[in-house]
Amino acid sequence: MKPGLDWHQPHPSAESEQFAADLHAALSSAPKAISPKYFYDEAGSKLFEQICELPEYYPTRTELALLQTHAADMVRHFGPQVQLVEYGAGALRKVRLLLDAMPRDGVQFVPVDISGPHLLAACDGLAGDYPGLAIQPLVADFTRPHTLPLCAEGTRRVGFFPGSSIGNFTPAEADAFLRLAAGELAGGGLLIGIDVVKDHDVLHAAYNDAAGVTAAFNLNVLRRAQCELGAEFPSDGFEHLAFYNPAYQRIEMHLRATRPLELRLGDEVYLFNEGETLHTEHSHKYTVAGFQALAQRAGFTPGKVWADKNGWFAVLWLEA
Ligand code: AVJ
Repeated sequence: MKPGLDWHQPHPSAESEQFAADLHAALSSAPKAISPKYFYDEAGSKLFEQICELPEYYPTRTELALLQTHAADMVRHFGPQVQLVEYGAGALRKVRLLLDAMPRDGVQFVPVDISGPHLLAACDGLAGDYPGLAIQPLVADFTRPHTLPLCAEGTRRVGFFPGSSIGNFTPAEADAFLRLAAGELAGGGLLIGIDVVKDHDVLHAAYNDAAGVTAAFNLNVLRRAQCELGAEFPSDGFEHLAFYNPAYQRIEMHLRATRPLELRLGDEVYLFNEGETLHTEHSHKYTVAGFQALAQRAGFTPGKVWADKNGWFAVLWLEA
């Protein structure tokens, strides 16, 4: 029995079962690697919100400023009648800046998210602030085939994928997603935020903040395994590791074993050598031209680009 954790009631939801299955697979593979989606339980989502406020973490505030400054110019590309599809809707904070620049009766908003309760709560909040706005949430994994609500005659479908979330995909996964999006957005377009390749020290600092919030966010996936799945390992057995890997143009996050150790999950025991890691995330960076080429291969025609004066973050319009 782990002291302090014995009062945790196990809650074997479908999501926990998936987490357990994926964690077993992650720990059995070589090298060990798990999807970053498991960062985002309630505690992890709160930590991510704190990351967005960190002085070192420039992407969120840079993209928000671009949306604030250029929303009117961005929505000009959408057309008068729009079905606006947000992929991975989250808190629905950024889309408000677009909605504020659009005629309320010209838009049907379709936020797509895998987490139903979270999505519906966010939609309630949005509906309160935007009375009269047509909102049609879709609970789905947008990387898999899904069916969007029908688009009326004369209405263009426009995708919105902010936050550089696409950076979590490998280039092959990004290609697959962009092809799917180009298909369902045909005749409309995609407005997407990407984090741009830059000075390595700036990138490094953004994922190694002085306050240690990113470390806590990374370690949260194992804390979650402890609380939710009863995983056992030494509490000081893992440390945060984040670095820029120029060969792949990406930040990699890992949890590194501080010494040889055992991690017990269910009936299995997994061994870590000292320094061995569980790879938890990659965050790909692109040049604007590189991303446009990727999008073009997937079926889009690159259009206008909005970037901050440092060129650290870019929002791209892609015609579908
Ligand atoms: C949500 C994937 C865009 O890659 O910068 C922040 C997640 N990870 N700090 C990113 C994240 C560590 C973030 N994305």
